[in-house]
Amino acid sequence: MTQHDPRTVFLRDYTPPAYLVEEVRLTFRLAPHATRVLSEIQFRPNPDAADRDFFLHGEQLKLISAHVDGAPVTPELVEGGLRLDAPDAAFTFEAEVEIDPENNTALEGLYRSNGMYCTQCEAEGFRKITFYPDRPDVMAPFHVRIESDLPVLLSNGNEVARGEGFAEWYDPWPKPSYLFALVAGDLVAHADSFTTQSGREVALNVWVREADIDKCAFAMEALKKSMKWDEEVYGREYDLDLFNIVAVDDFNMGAMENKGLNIFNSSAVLASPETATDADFERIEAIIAHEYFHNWTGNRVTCRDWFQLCLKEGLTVFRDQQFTGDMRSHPVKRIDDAMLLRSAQFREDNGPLAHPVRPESFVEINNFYTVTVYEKGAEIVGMLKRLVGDEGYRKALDLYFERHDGQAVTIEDWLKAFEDATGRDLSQFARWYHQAGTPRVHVAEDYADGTYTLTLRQETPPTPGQDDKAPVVIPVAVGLLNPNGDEVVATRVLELSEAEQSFAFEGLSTRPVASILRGFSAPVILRHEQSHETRAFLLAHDTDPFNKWEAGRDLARTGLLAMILDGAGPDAGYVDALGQAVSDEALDPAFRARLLALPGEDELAQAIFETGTAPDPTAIHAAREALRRAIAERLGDTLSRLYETHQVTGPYSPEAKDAGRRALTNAALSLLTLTQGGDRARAQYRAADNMTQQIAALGALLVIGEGEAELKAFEEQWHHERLVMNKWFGLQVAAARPEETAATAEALSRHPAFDWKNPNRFRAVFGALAGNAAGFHDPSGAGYRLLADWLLKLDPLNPQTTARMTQAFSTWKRYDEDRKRLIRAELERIAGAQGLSRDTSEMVGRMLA
Ligand code: 0A1
Ligand code: ZN
Repeated sequence: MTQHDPRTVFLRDYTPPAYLVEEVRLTFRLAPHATRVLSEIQFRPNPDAADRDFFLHGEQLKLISAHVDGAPVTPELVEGGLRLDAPDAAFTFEAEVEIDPENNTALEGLYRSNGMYCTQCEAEGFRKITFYPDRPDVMAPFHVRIESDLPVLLSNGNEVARGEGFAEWYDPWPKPSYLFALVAGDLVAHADSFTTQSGREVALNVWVREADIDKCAFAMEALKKSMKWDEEVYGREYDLDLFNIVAVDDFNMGAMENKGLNIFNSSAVLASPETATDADFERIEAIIAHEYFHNWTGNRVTCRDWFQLCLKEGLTVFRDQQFTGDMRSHPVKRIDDAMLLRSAQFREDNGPLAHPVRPESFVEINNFYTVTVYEKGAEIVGMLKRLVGDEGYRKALDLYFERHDGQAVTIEDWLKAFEDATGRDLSQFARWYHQAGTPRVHVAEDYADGTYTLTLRQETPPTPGQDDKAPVVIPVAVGLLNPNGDEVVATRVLELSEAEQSFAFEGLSTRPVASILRGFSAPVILRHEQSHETRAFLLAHDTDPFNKWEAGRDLARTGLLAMILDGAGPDAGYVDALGQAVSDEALDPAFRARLLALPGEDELAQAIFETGTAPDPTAIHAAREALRRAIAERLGDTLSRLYETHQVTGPYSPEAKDAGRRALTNAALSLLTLTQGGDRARAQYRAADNMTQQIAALGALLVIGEGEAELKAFEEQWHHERLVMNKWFGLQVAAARPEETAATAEALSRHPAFDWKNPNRFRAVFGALAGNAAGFHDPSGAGYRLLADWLLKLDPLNPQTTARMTQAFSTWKRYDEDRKRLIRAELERIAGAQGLSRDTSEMVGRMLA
């Protein structure tokens, strides 16, 4: 066991709050450096509490005055807040504090972004606004008065009064402080309305700076679709007369679900055909939906404490995935989700940052907004649905909302709703929440006398602090095909709950070909020895689209590993099978685009590491590029034909059908450019009337070391559009050759438009550096050094974004001795920095442990 940081918080230490809040009144007198916040909080003793210790969180607050029931008091100011001898009865606490939004560079609490005031309170930012029991199990209605000369003054709920220099808001729905929000700025609204299923009219606004008013229509449509979808699919209606969305340029995350006032990173809301790609449109639609869906899963039913974060996030991600599937394509969405899970969550689960979906301890909760909590959390919800069926799922959700509306609850409450609604015992299933690590499922097959027997064995490798793992309940969807490609056994969900289990399928006249883990029915790694021929057969014939794609992916991975580890040449058999599949006009172009994407370099590095060899990122990159060239050469005619015949004509539309065609033609373009030069890409660049086509062409050129002129033209065209310029910055680093990647990032960091305090811009360059595996891991160590330098520079200003980006180093133990030594030195340099934030120190501490 490693030594715990003294600041560690444990789930097992949870105690109910000593006092509850009946009502809150806040007044904000906004001023850039000296905003005054007046609070009037009605407390009452919590009958369920074990003590009467009155403690209010508060950080970076200047206390001006405090009163209890109107009488002045002098609270004891302690680390992280204040204490007071409070009455053992209901009372009113008042305080006046002063805060400095202008110097709030951490973007937590009340801060300024381009002259606009905004807040970010999740998880523990409200304590930087005023003294309060800043924990999600304290819920209250909020009255808010904002005093400022700025034209637009917003808070949660409904506006109840407005006059010269002030506005007043009231949110009747009791909420935890993390859902509080305030915005004040010179903004304009793209307005619309929605009529709910019970006939209530809701005013909708997307608030932006005037220059961005032409980029709001798509988000508004996405919002209306989300509202309708939640009514139709979950029976959940919106509950206020107003729903506001605000776009802000400086934001640490994607967006935030504050009650009735969602605040969005501008990159997650603003889109026009000229400035946003198809992928941006899809992401915006999903994030709008995600934040909206939180109104029920997160806000109406919230978390008892931050260990329960997956209660709202896993479920809400699952809901937004369902929504995207319904709006676009379920198979393609499943493939995209599986790719993300494998590239980011499996990576987390396999390294020093592995943690359970519901962690047991943390130092800084902001470090637990992870792919494990979000995406693996969503997978668990998906597995529950698979196990109890669609009807059982709906019944369980109805019961969950009915029972817990207005409450702050736990994963146990969530599972209990499933148990009570469906009669199923979920005690073993609950391990998914407690146990970190990705289960491996090993497959053995036998066929005799007309009976096919599938033997599945599960094991989960140890993770930090959890050496011994128990078997989990794994829904394994299986279908059987006969040698002609006909399905002889339709998809059936096997429940693997023991360490090893066999399943028999009788009455088969020939040995079947098994298609296992269809639809990626569980977040596990399947270990299934299959011949090249079987995989090619499944790529051609599997009736399950996910496994059809998976078969191609397995072939590609096996072929790449042979190239990297054994010096083999590109696998012509794979390339031919791929050529057949992508030529199949019965298949969705978006799906075919996914077939053309090879496993990523980081995924390959992990696969090599698991064979017991230290991966060489340079060699991985070279092999992957060689295979891409081989595909382009061998399938040149096929790819040019796809490129020509799937071009989208007519005006741009971001909807799935056209986006899928562009995904396919651009996948073809990037391959063809490798072997046929840049003419086709240059022509596309010139003709492009939308960002998808423009940036794809530019990317294809940069990869072959061309595109200088286009890069310049792009900058001239877009220098005034921050979001587009983020692409310009990022693409150059992503497309750089390994040995030039660090130098490219370094040069860009000296560009006059490199505003490093803006998280989007910082991530554009340094996120791309970390994402360019061969460049980041270049043996010179220049990538490591550069990233560490900049993280050290950012940490004092913005700990949250810094800590998140240290994850670039998390796989360090995979590599050879030289690289390990170089990375360790950078991690130690960061760990040893004077005044390092709690956020970053926790992350590097875990990586070095
Ligand atoms: N709840 C938001 C994510 C979020 C979390 C933390 C933030 O700041 C520290 C901001 C946003 C979501 O899931 O969308
Ligand atoms: Zn969320």
